[in-house]
Amino acid sequence: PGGDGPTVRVGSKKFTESVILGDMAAQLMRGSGVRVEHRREVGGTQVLWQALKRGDIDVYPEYTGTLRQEIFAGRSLPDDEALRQALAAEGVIMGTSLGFNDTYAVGMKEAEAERLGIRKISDLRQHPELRLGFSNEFMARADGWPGLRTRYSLPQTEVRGLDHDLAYRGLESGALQVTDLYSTDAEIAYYHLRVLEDDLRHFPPYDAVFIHRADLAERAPEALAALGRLEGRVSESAMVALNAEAKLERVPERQVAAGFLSREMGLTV
Ligand code: PBE
Repeated sequence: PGGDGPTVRVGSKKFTESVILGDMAAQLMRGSGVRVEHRREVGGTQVLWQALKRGDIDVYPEYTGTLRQEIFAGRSLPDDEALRQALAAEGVIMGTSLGFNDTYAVGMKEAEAERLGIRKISDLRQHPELRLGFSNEFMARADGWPGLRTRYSLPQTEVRGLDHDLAYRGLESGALQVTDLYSTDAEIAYYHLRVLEDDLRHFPPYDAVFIHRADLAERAPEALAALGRLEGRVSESAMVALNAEAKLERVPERQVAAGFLSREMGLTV
């Protein structure tokens, strides 16, 4: 790519799946001939959203439920069209939808859940003594602990915030008994966790989508077209497998993304 063309800046949040998706986007767009930078693991949802609005980045992977519950918390956005309009008012477009849902969920070690007879989130009401630990962003979000506690009238008082990756070790060591999961985490199967049924339907769908600045359509239309090739191409099981490669087999995200693009789309990067 020449020195005078546009540079597209991709951002990703500070967790594995977001980085893999950011790498996929960066590699695909690079294939269209534009220069691409990937600002990896920039921070949490609010940090990425602000960076996008400021123009520090042009595009990043987000989730529909996160847009509704966190970015536009408190606003009534009954359907997809209403969400698109709210985004457009901020100069942001909801573009390529990847094809999987990565919902927050609540989980415990399978054996312990069995021993205590806990199958659904409302069963937690009978166990006020349980030690809860949630990822830092979950502790602060309306769809996270504050909303979950209210929705289910949960009585636990021993609740702490921690890094999401540490939560799995916390469950292993027994320091924690209940944590939030991301449904595409490879650790759910690896650590034999039980995903509790969300029997009061607290969590909305969190469909993975790339959101980009509206001006990207004029600046780098070919890059956007390249990104569009991912539309509907990543299933939930495929995403779990990619997360497993990165987290359990410790393959660098770049390589995980490149492997996917070559296997699924015949693309060499
Ligand atoms: N999620 C679940 C969160 C993290 C895990 C994908 C909806 C988010 O990034 O908004």
